[in-house]
Amino acid sequence: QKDTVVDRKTQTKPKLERPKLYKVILLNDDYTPREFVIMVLQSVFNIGPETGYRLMMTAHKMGSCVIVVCAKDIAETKSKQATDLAKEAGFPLMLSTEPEE
Ligand code: TYC
Repeated sequence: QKDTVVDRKTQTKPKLERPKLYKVILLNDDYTPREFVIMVLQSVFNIGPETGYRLMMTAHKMGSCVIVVCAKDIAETKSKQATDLAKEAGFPLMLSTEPEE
């Protein structure tokens, strides 16, 4: 059987869809201590104290703040880890995820 020959110019490259990225969002609340928020950002997201302070204060003033943008499963795992750490310590700190535009 003969191979079908397709002219190179008419070949179409299969377009691979890039997996959607997700934002991890830090939500403000009235009870979680500032220092605890910074500690959670440090331990779950490897964010240093200066950046942690800046992100925490942004959520504190604006109501929320994007912490990282990453793959869906990582975003969901990390936001759950952070929320669980707070829950264990008795604080209502919440992090959520949402797809990027
Ligand atoms: N608003 C909290 C307080 O005044 C601190 C805080 C900041 C809590 C950011 C959550 O995502 C947060 N103690």
